[in-house]
Amino acid sequence: MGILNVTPDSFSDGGIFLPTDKAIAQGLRMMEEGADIIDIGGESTRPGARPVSVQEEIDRVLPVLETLRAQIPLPLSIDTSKPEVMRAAVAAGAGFINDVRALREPGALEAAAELGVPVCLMHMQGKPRTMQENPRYDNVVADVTEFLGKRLQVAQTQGIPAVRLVIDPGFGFGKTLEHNIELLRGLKQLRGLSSAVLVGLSRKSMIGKALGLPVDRRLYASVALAVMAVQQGASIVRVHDVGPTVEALRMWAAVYPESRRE
Ligand code: 9MG
Repeated sequence: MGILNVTPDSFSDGGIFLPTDKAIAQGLRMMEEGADIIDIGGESTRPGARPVSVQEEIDRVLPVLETLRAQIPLPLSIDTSKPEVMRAAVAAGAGFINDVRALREPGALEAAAELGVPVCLMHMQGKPRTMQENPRYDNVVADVTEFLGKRLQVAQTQGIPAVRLVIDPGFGFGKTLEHNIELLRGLKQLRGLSSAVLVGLSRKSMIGKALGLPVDRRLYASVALAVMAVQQGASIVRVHDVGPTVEALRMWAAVYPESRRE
């Protein structure tokens, strides 16, 4: 899953793809580099990012979605928690909803159920503005697994079939470096919930904390983490650097062909 942030303030590429023509070019590039899905987002979730209105978010993502829909055959994902944005994006051709709030915003569950597209439910402790202020867990793997299990149940009760649900432990969303490492080591436990697992580790601050690297020097560690996550059972990796990640994962699949997933 290639990341296409149409925002002025995302943590690693804020502003770069805000002009629609730049976003389209990046979408095409990610397809050429081997992305299977492109995830388009119009509101940053980094701590301290400015919240945007429904209209502003729609105005950012819709032109990109519509143009890419006409130009590329890949599924397009909308990265949003707002039901109005979900509806507008799916009407414009999005075929996947990526919700970092796991359909907890008012109206989001109902919208996702009506829209009939696959949905990613992500774990986050707290809210983006403050989530990194002293996050705490009894047992991070067990707590995240329990949360995702409950959200899967709620979504299914609302009428979203299990086959349309994907889960994500939410690396960096209300987690310390130690929590993120424990989660990656314990990722296989999430497979017990019987849903496909998506992970986002690309360029995240856990790399900065572990290796002391600024955001523009986190490529190699991001690729390494993507491979580790797939080895641990992830089916979808959300990344900025599609080409290098695809190459590394193709090599992994050549070594472990029996583990290859659809
Ligand atoms: C939007 N976004 C930022 N980080 C993410 C992550 O780790 N997972 C998902 N699903 N979305 C994310």
